[in-house]
Amino acid sequence: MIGKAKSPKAAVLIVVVYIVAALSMLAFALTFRSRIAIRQAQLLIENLQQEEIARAACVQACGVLAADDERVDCLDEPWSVWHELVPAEVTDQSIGTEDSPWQVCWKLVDESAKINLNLASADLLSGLECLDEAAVASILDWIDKDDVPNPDGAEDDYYSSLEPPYSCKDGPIDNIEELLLIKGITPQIYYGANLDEAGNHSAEIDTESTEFAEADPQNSPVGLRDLLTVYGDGRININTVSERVLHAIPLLSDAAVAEIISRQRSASRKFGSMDDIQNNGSFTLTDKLLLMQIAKFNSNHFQLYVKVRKRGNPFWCEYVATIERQGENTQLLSWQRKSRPVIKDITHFTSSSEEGSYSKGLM
Ligand SMILES: [Ca+2]
Ligand SMILES: [Ca+2]
Repeated sequence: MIGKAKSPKAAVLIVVVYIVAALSMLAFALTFRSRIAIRQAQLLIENLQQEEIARAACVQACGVLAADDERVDCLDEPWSVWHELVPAEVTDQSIGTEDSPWQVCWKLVDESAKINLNLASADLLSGLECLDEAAVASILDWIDKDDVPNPDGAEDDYYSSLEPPYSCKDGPIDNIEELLLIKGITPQIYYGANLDEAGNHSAEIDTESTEFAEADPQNSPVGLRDLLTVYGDGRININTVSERVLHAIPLLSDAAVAEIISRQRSASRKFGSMDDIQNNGSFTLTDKLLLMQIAKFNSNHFQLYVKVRKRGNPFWCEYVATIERQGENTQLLSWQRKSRPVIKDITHFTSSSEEGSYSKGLM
């Protein structure tokens, strides 16, 4: 009887416990979803801030280019080194100052240090060690107007058989990334990168780097994107050209390559005119004739690399732009955010993350 008297109370107690537990779980779920929503909004705002900061760095880079002596462009000029801070006067924010939560750096790379893909001969392309004859034949087929494939090349018949199918360009390449559509051009060849097992190009941006200089594009693995360009008049700036590109030039002697690289590293021996080629005792007659056909000493096109991150965050967000310079005038030809937008990686967010911290892979 005593047990029967207590049963209703026990039942009520159990119901109350269930209700309290259910309400607690509901409250926890709502709290967690609210935190996710708040963090999503924060990341969206940070994305917008990063874009604005990177644009401000671009403005500063254009200013440096406009102030540069355009008669000669070489690797020890201000545009060619990393600039870590964007002065506060560039924007109305304290970007890049000690008080700013943001860290910004940028540098420019000379596009005329590369081979113009649309104007290069088959011999010049074949000189690049990362391209075999079949890849060169396919590149030429991609650009030429006809539909007749070169030996080992590829035209519409090949591309229309792919899944999904697409057409051969049969015209000049507008964006260097088009190379990835061409038969035989693998991501490894294009990026020169250490790809992970999933095929992601990890060298796109060195997210593990804590110092921006470690991710210098000139020290990164070299791929076709570092050797070829779609900009310029086809001449190569020998004050900035890399050894890899020089070795691709048919008949250019090793001594000439060594001389050009040596003068790039000398503060007072830059090439400034054709006389510097003609009067150079290290060049053979063939070297001189070759260089007078393809060499120049300055550039009108530059690739801009901008890296932005919040202080304390180990992951950089990278932007790449192409800038054309004509005298004191500069024009932005392209602008691209290279790393994955933060907002798409919200799945990496965990409820245990502290405010302001980032999970690996967020940027
Ligand atoms: Ca210059
Ligand atoms: Ca064709």
